[in-house]
Amino acid sequence: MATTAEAEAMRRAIALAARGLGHTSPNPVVGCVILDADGRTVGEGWHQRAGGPHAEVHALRAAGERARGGTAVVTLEPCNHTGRTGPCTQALLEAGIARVVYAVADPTDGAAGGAATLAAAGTAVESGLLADQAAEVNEAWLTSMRFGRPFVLWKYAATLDGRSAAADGTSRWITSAASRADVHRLRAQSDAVVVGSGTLRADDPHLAVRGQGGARQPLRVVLDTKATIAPGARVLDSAAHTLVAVADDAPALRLLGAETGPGLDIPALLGELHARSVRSVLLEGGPTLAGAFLAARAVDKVVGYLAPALLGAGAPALADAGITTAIRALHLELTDVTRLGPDMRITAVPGECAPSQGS
Ligand code: AOF
Ligand code: ZN
Repeated sequence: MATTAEAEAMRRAIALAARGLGHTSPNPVVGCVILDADGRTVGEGWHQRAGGPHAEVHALRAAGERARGGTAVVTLEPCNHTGRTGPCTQALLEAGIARVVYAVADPTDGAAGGAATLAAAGTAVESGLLADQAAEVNEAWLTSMRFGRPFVLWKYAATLDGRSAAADGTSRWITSAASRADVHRLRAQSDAVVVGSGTLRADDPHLAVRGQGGARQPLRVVLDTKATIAPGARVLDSAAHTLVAVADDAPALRLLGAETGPGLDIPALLGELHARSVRSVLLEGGPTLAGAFLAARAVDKVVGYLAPALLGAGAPALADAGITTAIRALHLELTDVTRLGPDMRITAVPGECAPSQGS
């Protein structure tokens, strides 16, 4: 049984892990707290960038000799392998750690087995403490490791009557500055931002991150099957890298007709992005593309920004997702409801039928 101090330390470790969001890909976010034998915190650390020291190593360094006989509380099972850095199991043993409490097992073939190694060396090991919360902060990496495709977050902004544009096509500033700033936070945490050619033509979006200090720019991905992108499109500027996926860029995109959506093989696209080390995708627009991703069961989380405004006409947030009758509605589970300035941000995840690779 984990102690109260260990549960508190795990909450702290999860918050530390979150500091790495947007900086560690293609690696996980991980946080670690070292407690001495009396349950006092003597070291903290988090994984700060891919290829850099693991969370455990940062925390052990901070604790120094005070780690001896203590407990390491880690959000992910300590690694057992020599990759770009040495195995954390060895670092923990050498530091004299007596007990390890971790939240989530490492699902990767190479690095897993840390718990068994520690136990075999006489360390007390406990798993599963606050596993749901720890898995949530690491959802992008865990989804990628389990399914071999990036985690997909579909984000949209709409009026209370579910419209993302007015009848004349205008869509700017439906939601408030607070909501738009929050979208930049999501972008900064994503490896790639994806839009379709309809949104490209209608909005000429820039898709780079603004106003997030130290943020890394996500890869901008434009799905432009017919290669209609204008040379002067803002998405083609030098603020970030841009990938324009056109139909003959096989196998990233193939014209497969109705099978997976309008001219788009979504599993192939996601497989291609995964191969490019993209672990998280922010799906930004528009309604047709979102419908295709949902039809392919390739959406892991939905974040809707709802403005208390009404339009009554204009494009809906979501177009055809292959659902024709109410009983087939895609039901989601609400995980968060937050007020952002005058708006409401709703976060929800699909039920049991997703996520999958959609094929
Ligand atoms: C991290 N940071 O804090 C922990 C990780 O590429 P490497 O050698 O750094 O190894 C990455 C693997 O190590 C990663 O996929 C995961 O399985 C394990 N744990 N990784 O990047 C960390 N604890
Ligand atoms: Zn490690």
